[in-house]
Amino acid sequence: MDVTLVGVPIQTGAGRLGCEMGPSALRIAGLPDALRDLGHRVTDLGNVAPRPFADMPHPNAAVHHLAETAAWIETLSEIAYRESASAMPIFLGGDHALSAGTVAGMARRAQEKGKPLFVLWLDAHTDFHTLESTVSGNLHGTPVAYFTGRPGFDGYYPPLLASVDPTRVTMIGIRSVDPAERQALKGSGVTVHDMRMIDEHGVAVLLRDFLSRVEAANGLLHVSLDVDFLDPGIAPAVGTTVPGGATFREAHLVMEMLHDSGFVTSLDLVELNPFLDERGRTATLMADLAASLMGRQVMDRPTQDFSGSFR
Ligand code: B3U
Ligand code: MN
Ligand code: MN
Repeated sequence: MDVTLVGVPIQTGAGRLGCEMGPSALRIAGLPDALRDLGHRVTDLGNVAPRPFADMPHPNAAVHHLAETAAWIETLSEIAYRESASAMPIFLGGDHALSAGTVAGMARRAQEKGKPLFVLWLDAHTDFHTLESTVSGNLHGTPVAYFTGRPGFDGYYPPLLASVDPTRVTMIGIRSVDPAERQALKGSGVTVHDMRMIDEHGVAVLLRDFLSRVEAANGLLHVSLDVDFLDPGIAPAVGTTVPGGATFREAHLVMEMLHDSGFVTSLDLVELNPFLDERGRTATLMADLAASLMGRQVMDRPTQDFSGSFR
């Protein structure tokens, strides 16, 4: 497969500094060579930069770095759209605000292909705030609201050329939701699988159900992997650790099933803060998970279908 790596050293969406080192850490952890070893043709665009920006105040005084984040989003939307014409883009973050751009660009690509875009959001958080509702003002808490077309971004983030139907967004790993997000998610159509759902049903059942919907619709699939999807015990390098996250085995299983499906057309690896890491272990784990998604496996096995359902 043709793969394009895009380094996205954005950290303006997070509450603490360090995510700008994420792309370097993922490269140092060996991601490009791991993908080449799997037989992929890898082009690394290096680290990209946002278009120029000017100050942009917002009535919600908590919101910070709005102009710079919006500039990143616009630039990344263009890059995702352009690169996905000929390859599978993998975005090396950078904080999660970047996904407002990458998913918007993929939505445009899907629209042009006449196919629906599905999004798998692997995260402790739902990132469903608008610019008005965010309390922290950290814009990495807003991308899903933006790319599903919730109002409140007009005149701030770039106009959405194509949005993602909320019924095609599935979140897994959720265990921290603010009141305004919870309210907005009710009746939104977004599927939210919290950690309790993983505990009760197992992650494979939840994922199989989602993948069968992607298959039925012949859709494109964007995967957005936030480091804090993982339990902080195995992935400490993130500014917003939340206890009780996905285990090593659950996370690899998700990646392996995604690979087997053959549906994934773009990927974000986000929120890695190498300043908070322990001897590179989180960067290494994120690179290994990406390799699992791209085909690394222990044994050959017959391809599976998605006939199982938890309903
Ligand atoms: N919902 C909270 C916490 C948060 C969201 N995303 C991250 N943290 N990484 C907020 O700040 O919006
Ligand atoms: Mn996130
Ligand atoms: Mn998160």
